[in-house]
Amino acid sequence: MLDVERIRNDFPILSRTVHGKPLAYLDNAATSHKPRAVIQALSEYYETYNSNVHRGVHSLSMEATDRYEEAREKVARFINAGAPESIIWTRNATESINLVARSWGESNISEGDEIVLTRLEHHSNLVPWQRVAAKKGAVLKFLDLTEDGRLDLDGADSVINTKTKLLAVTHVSNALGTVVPVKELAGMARSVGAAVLVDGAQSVPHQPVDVEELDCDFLAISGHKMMGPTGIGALYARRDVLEQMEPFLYGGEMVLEVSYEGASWNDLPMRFEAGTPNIAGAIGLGAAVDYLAGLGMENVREHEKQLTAYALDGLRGLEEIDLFGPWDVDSRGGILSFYSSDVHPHDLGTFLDQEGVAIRTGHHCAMPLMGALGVPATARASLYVYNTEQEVDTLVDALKRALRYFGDGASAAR
Ligand code: 7TS
Repeated sequence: MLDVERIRNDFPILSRTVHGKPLAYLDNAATSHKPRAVIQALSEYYETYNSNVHRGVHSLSMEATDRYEEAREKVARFINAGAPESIIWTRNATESINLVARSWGESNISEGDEIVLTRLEHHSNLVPWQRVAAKKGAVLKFLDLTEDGRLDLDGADSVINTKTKLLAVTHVSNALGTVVPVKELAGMARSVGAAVLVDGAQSVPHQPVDVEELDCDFLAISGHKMMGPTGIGALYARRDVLEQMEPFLYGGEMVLEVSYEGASWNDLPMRFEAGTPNIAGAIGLGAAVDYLAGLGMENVREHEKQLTAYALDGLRGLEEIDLFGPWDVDSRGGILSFYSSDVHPHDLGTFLDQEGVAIRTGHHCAMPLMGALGVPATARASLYVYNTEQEVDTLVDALKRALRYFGDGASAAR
């Protein structure tokens, strides 16, 4: 078992107050907090070896290059990617998916081809494919959900068929918490010769993820949701697939030889990393990976499962709310999305903020899903390894008061 109090001590921000109350930060699906080790890795870079990478023969540049490439190796090991050349640094998960859409998608998807997504997708794994489909005359198909927000696997083997060129699915839904059976779906995609992209923005920070086991061609990773800095993400791509892909951005560092007439491309992974990268961000993400690996991702998942079960119990007691997503904690991550017709989610969020509780309200960049659920927006609490039962109690208590307050026509229930 993890010692959560000890973990909390590693995160300076967790000891602050909000409106005079202890912070209960339950907005981890939006972004996570950073342990001291990550913050120190950033300041150490800037204070002691700040330099550009892959350019200089001077000591600082070589030191920066070593640390930057070590971080790539750490990310590769973390997801069992094999060669570090399979890891491309990006700004975030969104850019990772756009890289695949523009580079792989536009040269491999043709008229009449089908791209299969789920109805859960974040806009980041929907809009890029809408653009590819519009440009290439391809068709988007969607895997449906059951009543309780699981993937409906019954119809899946007809949606994924010989016309399918790509299966692009989220691993864990940021809006409902649903864990998508990616491995099973990837098996169906493989059997019809389709490529597989997994949006790992909400899974890689919270559970063991192994690209070999998932059998995916691409995995999009978001650094800031896994204790890393903002502005850094990664794309895993199978090496042989990456070798065949056209660069996404052109300029310095991604080239081998340049004349006034033309250019040839650098080796992997630099071919996909034009311009000066987010060096500090990559090194900071390396430190975050060390931190998570030190906790053990099985332990992180186990803690979150227990806490999710505890939160489900607490929220189940509130009759005024509809709670979305699967009830069993093996089928969901630590994301709790709910709606009450008595109060707009934004008002709920503002009320909770006054109590020191940070949640997200809105459509969670999954507008079509909100439409399918028949709600304008939801309130969403999202947990991480440093959250406690006490914070869940604070959420549930504050929620009870909020529901009474708004339900009673805004009388003085506080
Ligand atoms: N995919 C999923 C499943 C996500 O949850 C998000 C961000 C992204 C992609 C995009 O990640 P980014 O690295 O480009 O930021 N989700 C959220 C959220 O739920 N609230 O704020 C951001």
